[in-house]
Amino acid sequence: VGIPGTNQERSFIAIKPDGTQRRLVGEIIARFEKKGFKLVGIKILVPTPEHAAKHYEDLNKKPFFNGLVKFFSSGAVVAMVFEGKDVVRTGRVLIGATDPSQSAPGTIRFDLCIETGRNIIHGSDSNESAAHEIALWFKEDEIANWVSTNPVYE
Ligand code: RTP
Repeated sequence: VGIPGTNQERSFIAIKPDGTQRRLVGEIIARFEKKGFKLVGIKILVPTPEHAAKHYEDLNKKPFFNGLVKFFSSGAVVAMVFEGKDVVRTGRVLIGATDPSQSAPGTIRFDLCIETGRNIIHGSDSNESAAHEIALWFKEDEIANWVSTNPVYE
C-alpha cells in the first residue's frame, strides 16, 4: 500500500458526513489536488456503524467514541487515497488541527469549520495508520496505479 518516504507514499483521506452535507467535497479535493497530490482512490458511501467503529477503534476508550461512530455513520463519507511525497504529514498540515479553533488560517479546518465534533475531514496520522485504513476502506483493485506525465509530481 504505497511506499512511505517516496513519491509513492499514500494517505487515507475521508470527507466526513458534515463535509458532504455542506457540499464541500469539491473544495476539499481541490486543496489536495492543487497542492500536487495524486488521487488514486475514491468512493462515496454511508458507512455502517460497525465500519465506523473499526475505523476509529484506537479511540474506543474515549468518552466521545459512541457519538463519533454515530455521527460518522449518519451520512455519506467520501473515502479517498492520495499519493505523493510526504503526503501523510503534509496532508495533516493541509487539514489543520483537530480543534478548528486551534488550527492555522489557510488550513481546511480553519477555513471551513468551527467545531471539533464537526471538523469535516479525516487524514491518516502515520504511515502505519495509512496502511491500516487504506486496507479497511479499499480493495487492492480499487486503487488506480496511474502515472502522471508531470515530472514535478510523478
Ligand atoms: P481524524 O482522525 O478524524 O483525522 O481526527 P484527528 O486525528 O485530528 O483527531 P483524533 O484525536 O484522532 O479524533 C478523531 C475525531 O474524533 C472527534 N473528536 N471529538 N469531542 C471531542 O472532544 C472530540 N475529540 C475528537 C473529531 O471529529 C476528531 O476528528
